[in-house]
Amino acid sequence: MATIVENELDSLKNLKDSFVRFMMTYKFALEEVNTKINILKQEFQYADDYNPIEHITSRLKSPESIINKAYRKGFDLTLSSIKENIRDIAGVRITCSFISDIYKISRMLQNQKDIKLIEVKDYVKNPKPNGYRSLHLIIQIPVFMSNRVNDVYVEVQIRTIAMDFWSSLEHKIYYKYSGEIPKELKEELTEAAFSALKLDEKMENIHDQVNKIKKHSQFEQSLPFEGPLQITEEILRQIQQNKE
Ligand code: 0O2
Repeated sequence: MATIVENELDSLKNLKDSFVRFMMTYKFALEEVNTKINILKQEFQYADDYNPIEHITSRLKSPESIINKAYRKGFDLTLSSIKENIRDIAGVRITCSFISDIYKISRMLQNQKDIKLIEVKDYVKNPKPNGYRSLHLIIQIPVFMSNRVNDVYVEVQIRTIAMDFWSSLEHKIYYKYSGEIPKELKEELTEAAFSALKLDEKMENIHDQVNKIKKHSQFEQSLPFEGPLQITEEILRQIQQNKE
């Protein structure tokens, strides 16, 4: 009898160890991705004098939500099945100011040699029916352990501040009503999603105009000579036209 209990305890202890090791690889993957994004952030600031990354958060899915999701989706409750099928155990969320920044950051990440892009869900171009917008990337990165290399899935969500504001509120409301949001509230949320979209479009437009003005004034400042010898943009254009 004592040996049966001891065996059971041993196997529970082994299972716990495997699960802790399993979760650790996701923690390391998160640390790697966070470091990559922080490097990008600092480099953007240094090279472009403009940093599109406003904010980064990351989270590990709790063991309970992992099991619930695997159960809900009908996957085997084994570590290998969970590893292959639940691809958002490690999640990173990047917020930025403008829609164009979303794609800029996404390209930067995809250009990194050790990042393998597995899947893209573009809810910015194709919003969900409730108005949810965000770019989701499932990436895979190698995590170097003492005796092996693990390729780990990480979900990266990239969205604007307006999209983030909306989805945080929607998420809270969704949980408060356990997924059964009252009709009027649902309609208001859809309206708010539309307002967030309009705000994003307006901000993008202003951003474009400011960029054009900035480029123009940088160009003018780069023109040589002052006073009577000054080469104006108009003179350069005339020279260019004559050349063509
Ligand atoms: P948490 O707490 O953020 O981790 P699933 O929707 O999970 O069954 P899949 O394919 O993983 O299946 O979903 P998808 O579309 O990639 O979305 C996963 C995550 O995106 C969610 O994670 C949310 O973070 C976010 N998301 C997706 N749709 C919505 C939405 O309508 N509203 C809000 N606020 N967030 C959304 P989790 O695990 O649900 O939550």
